Amino acid sequence: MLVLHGRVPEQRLMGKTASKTRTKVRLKTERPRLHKVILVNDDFTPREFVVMILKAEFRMSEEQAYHVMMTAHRRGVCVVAVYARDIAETKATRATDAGRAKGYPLLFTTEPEE
Ligand code: TYC
Repeated sequence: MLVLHGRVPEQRLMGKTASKTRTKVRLKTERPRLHKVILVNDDFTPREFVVMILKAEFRMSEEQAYHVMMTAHRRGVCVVAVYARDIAETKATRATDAGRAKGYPLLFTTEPEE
C-alpha cells in the first residue's frame, strides 16, 4: 500500500484547470462609521430660530447653540454633532422639517466621518 505523507500539491489534487476560491477570514469587526450632522447657512432663517432648534433637537446650551449658529452664518456650514447613521439622519430631518413648518429654508445635512 502507498501512503502519502505531507502536502500534496493543489494542482495535482484538482487537475490542471480547476481552481479553488480562497475567501479571506476577517478576524476584525469594524465599528460602523459615525455620521456628522451639518448645519447649512441661508439668508432667511432668523438667528434665534436656528438657536432654538439647535437647543431642542441637539440638546445644546444657549451658548453652544449660538456659537454653532454663528459659525454656520460666517463660514457657510458648521458640524453640529456626530451620531450613528440613523440617529444623525433622523435628527437632521426633524430639524430641517421644523424650519420648513415655519416656511424657512433651514437645512441640516449628514455625511459619514472619514
Ligand atoms: N444667516 C441667517 C441670518 O442672518 C442666520 C442663519 C445662521 C441661518 C445659520 C441659517 O444655518 C444657519 N438671519
